[in-house]
Amino acid sequence: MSRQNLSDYLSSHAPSATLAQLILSIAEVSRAIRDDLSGGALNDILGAAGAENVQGEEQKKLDVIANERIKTALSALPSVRGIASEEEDEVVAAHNDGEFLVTFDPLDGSSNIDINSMVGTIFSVLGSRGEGAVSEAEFLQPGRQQLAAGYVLYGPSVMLVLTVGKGVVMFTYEPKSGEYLLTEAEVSIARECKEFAINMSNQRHWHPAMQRYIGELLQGSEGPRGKNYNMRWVAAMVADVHRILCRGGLFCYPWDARKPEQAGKLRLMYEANPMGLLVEQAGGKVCTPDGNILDIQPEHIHQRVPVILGAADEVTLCLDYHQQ
Ligand code: AFP
Repeated sequence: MSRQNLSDYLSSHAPSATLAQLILSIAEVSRAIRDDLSGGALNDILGAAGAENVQGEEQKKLDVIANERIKTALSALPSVRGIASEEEDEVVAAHNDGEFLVTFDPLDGSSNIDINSMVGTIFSVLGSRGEGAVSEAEFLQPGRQQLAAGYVLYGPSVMLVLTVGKGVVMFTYEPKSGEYLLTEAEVSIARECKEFAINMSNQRHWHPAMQRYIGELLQGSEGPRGKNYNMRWVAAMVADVHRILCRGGLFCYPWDARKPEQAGKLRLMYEANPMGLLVEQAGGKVCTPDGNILDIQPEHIHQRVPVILGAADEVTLCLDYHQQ
């Protein structure tokens, strides 16, 4: 069976040739990151890089390598005006007359690298409105204004999952040809679910409403929900959301009382927004307890948010607990 490759898909679905080129460039660089990952310890890419990023988190060697690879590839494109990365303190200028701003998490779930488990590259593309050198203010657009969003999942197979604003598609990397081939043309998340993903070890630190909601899920068929739920946690948002796009479910990373001043753990501009657009385009919902994530007006590029996303009915119910 012949399958459409990423380039052909983009020439008929991307709103512009420059956006198609940008996504192809991310696909190209993901091949190199895949090669870095597949050698593991043989490539000397495991362990810490010996520095912290702007959020005070330890950088893994491959966080740094992947960041450099993506930064170099995107900065070479004349259409890119600027980039913002989890691993860069400030926005990075590219071409003053470029039309796109790209935010990315070069290697989401990087604590999984050392245990040979799933990680991914998440990206989001915004339009540029500025003149002269790029500024952080230009990046501060609500997620709904994203022109494209997606991720590359480095798992048993490598997959590129994408929205260019209408529906969600999945491509699988074929090592023999070096191509990404279309393997799912219409990703859709069922409204109801029986599976949830949350770091349960933090339960006692959540808002009481979240504790009650998850507590009632855990009571299963004997509790108010009247059905049993399964739980999964990969500790890489990219992999947990991929599972939800494949077989449904709910994903939450709530606010935590240990750092009350911090809204959540996950980053709005290169985690929650791109994943949120994918989930919404697949028929799911994406919120904080206060409303739709894609409507948040960002205040800075490394902003954090609490995240509730996935099966539409389950997300709505979770919000109901917070509003009671
Ligand atoms: P790392 O990239 O530092 O491993 O963090 C991954 C992440 O931001 C997100 O991808 C996961 O959902 C979440 O953190 C996992 O957090 P826990 O450490 O609480 O499991």
